[in-house]
Amino acid sequence: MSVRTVCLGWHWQPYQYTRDATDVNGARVLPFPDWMVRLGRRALKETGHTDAEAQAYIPDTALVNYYDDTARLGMHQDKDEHSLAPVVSLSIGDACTFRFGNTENRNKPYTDLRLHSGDLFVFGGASRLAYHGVPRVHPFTAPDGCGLERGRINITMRMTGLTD
Ligand SMILES: O=C(O)CCC(=O)C(=O)O
Repeated sequence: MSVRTVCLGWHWQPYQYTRDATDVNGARVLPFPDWMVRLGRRALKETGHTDAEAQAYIPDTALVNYYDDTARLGMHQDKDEHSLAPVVSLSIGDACTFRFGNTENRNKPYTDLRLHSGDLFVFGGASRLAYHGVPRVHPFTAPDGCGLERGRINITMRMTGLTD
């Protein structure tokens, strides 16, 4: 993994979520913003989920990943959450090749698709625990006005299923 990550709501480190960034500086994680909850719900509605499913969706953490030109993210499952509610992913800046695989292992079958700035990707249901990763960023593909001249930011919002 060669991306740089900050978190909202809960701080993620491999295998656990905590309220404080215990492996960095011990600081309390910033709150999860309401606008992101609204965006997550809207994303579910627009990807075929019912109104009830969208209303029940209360994401409480987001991992904000920054990728420079050479950054990669290996194939992994998002499985440190106690909830299997969908993960909503939002991309900004340079496009990337996003590899979306199967739920058994990191290998084929998988599908490579290009995620562009502004793309929103939801994985839930049977795909919630699919292995996925980013083998490549495509430098200089960020559209003018997207807010990022260079590199890629990806925000994945999730429901941890945790309480304080
Ligand atoms: O950058 C992406 O599109 C995927 C991010 C991801 O897989 C993760 O944060 O777990």
